[in-house]
Formats: sequence, C-alpha cells, structure tokens
Amino acid sequence: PSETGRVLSIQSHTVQGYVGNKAAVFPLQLLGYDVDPINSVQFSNHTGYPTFRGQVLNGQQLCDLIEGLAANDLLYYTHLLTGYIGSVSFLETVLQVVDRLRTVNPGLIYVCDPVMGDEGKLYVPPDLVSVYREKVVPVASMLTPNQFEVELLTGLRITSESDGLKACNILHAAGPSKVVITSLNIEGNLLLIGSHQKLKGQPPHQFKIIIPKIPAYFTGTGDLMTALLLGWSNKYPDNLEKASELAVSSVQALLHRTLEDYKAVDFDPQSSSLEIRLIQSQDDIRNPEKKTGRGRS
Ligand code: ATP
Ligand code: PLP
Ligand code: PXL
Repeated sequence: PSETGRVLSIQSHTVQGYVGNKAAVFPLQLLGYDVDPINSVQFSNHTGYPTFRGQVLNGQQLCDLIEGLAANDLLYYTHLLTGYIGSVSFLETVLQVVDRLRTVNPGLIYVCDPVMGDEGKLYVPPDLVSVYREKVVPVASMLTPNQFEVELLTGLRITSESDGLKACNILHAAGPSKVVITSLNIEGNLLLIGSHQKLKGQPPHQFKIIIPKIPAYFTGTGDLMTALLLGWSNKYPDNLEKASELAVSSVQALLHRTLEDYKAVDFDPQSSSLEIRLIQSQDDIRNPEKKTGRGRS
C-alpha cells in the first residue's frame, strides 16, 4: 500500500451519534490519515430523531475558514471529502474550495458523496440536483452515489446491474474516474457496483459486490462507506475492487455488531434508525479482512 494523506472533510457534526464527520473522521484517522474536519452544521443529533437543534454554517463562513488556512499556508491537502450539503450557496462555495485546493495541489483528489436522497425521496432542495450534475460531477475524482442519486445524475432508471454499469459509463464521461454505486436494491439484496476508468476514453474496469441485506435501517452508513472508500482506494489506487471489498467488509462487521447490541437491549431494529457502533468496531476498521476470528485462540 502507498502512503496516506491529508484530508479536508466538509460534513455535518452531531453532538450525539455518528453521521457526517462523526462517522468519517475517526475511521480515516484509524487508517492513518490526518483529517481536518469543517463542520457544515452542528446539530444536537441527526435529523432522523423526533427533533433536533443547532447551527448551520453558511457559504461565507466556509470561505472565512478557508481564508484563515490560506493566510497561514495551510491549504495543502491530498483529498477533499464532502457529504450531505443542504443549500445551493454552500455547494457553490465548496466548488470554489475545490478550485482553491487544486491551485495549491493540482493532484488533489475530490471524493464526493452526492447526497440528495434515497428510495425515490429527495431530502435536499430540488435546485441542488442540477448543481451536482452540471458543476460538481465534472470536478469530482471519485463519486459514491446511491441508486436514487445515480438516477438523478444520469437521468437513467436503474433497475438492474447492467443499468448501473451503463450509468457509471455516463458518469465517467462527465468527470470522475472512479464511481461506486454504494447500494442498488435488487431482488431483496444490496448490490454495490464499482467502476474505474484508468484512461480517459477507455473502457472502465467494472465489478459488483453482493451484500446480504440486513433487515434494519441505519443512519450514517453512507458517510462511513464513502470515508472508507477514500481511505482504501488511496492505499490501493489501481484496485478499486479490493478497496471496495475492504470497505464493505468493515461496514458489514459494524452493522452486525450494531444489530446485536440493539437486540441485547430489546430494541426493535425495524421500527427506528439505529446509531452505528463505530468506536466498538475499530478493529474491524483497521483490519477488515479478518471477517471471522472474533473467537480466536
Ligand atoms: P448516500 O445516501 O450517502 O449516498 P447510501 O444511501 O448508499 O449512501 P446506505 O444505504 O447507508 O448509503 O449504504 C451504504 C453502505 O452501507 C452499503 O454499501 C452497505 O454496505 C451498507 N448498508 C447500509 N444499510 C444496510 C443494510 N440494511 N444491510 C446491509 N448493508 C447495509
Ligand atoms: N435524511 C436526511 C434529512 C439527511 O440529511 C440524510 C443525510 O444524508 C439522511 C436522511 C440519510 O443519509 P444516508 O442515506 O447517507 O444514511
Ligand atoms: O448522512 C447522514 C446525515 C448527515 N448529516 C445530518 C443528518 C444525517 C442523517 O440523518 O441528519 C445532519
């Protein structure tokens, strides 16, 4: 594996629980990365709870933090990571940050999770969609949409593996050399589809991973998944398939632990979204290949 890097991660912060930066920073640190978080919001808890309180950073305030870093020559990053973004003005400012970071490091890798919605439902303002499609996708190095997000970005209806692969080709033509569709719901299973176009204009290397669906709804897994994909694909830059397998392996171990812990306290996993057991899963994040072995000698 090659060296690690320095990641600027612009995502949500929650006081309690693990979504956004709370789901991404710790795993990346475990994999050896320096991570500088910018908290795009600070909420008491994620928005899936009955209520939440807190503050939202605006585009001007993001600019201000970047100016502060620039004034001290602190804008050298190997990676930029973004997740849920709630407004067009904030997303436009993120685009300026991409440009700014690339003037300092032209090789900057921008890993973008184009969070817009899930299962046919949009949870961002509708005018964000065209900004992602027209301005963000073209500058992203790696994109990690879910099924609904790929549909929004490509205009294709995705109901099969081959639809997914076709969508990846469209996205490659628009910009990113690496695309991972983190979940396609097909016949009761989850399918991850990955695609790496090593040379512009050439056919990409494509693969799939079948993930047995766990009957529960988790929050923060998409954020964790994208962070791990950044972490592992940087260590194995020519092997997106291996990187994806490692990321999936960690996430599955964590989800099984999460479910077991909730069952132990008699909680109905299908009735409400579960907080992931991130800290308890640190060994599964550091050493994802050891799938069994929890009962080792
Ligand atoms: P985003 O909205 O952030 O782009 P997403 O909607 O794909 O991403 P999730 O649906 O949380 O995010 O899935 C991310 C990963 O988490 C999947 O690739 C899968 O490995 C795992 N995962 C999430 N939910 C389940 C589940 N119920 N059963 C098994 N794996 C799951
Ligand atoms: N609902 C809202 C309002 C959100 O902001 C998010 C954030 O991404 C989600 C749900 C769930 O996100 P994910 O699919 O990444 O777990
Ligand atoms: O990606 C999940 C996420 C991120 N940020 C905030 C959230 C959630 C999920 O509910 O509420 C603020």
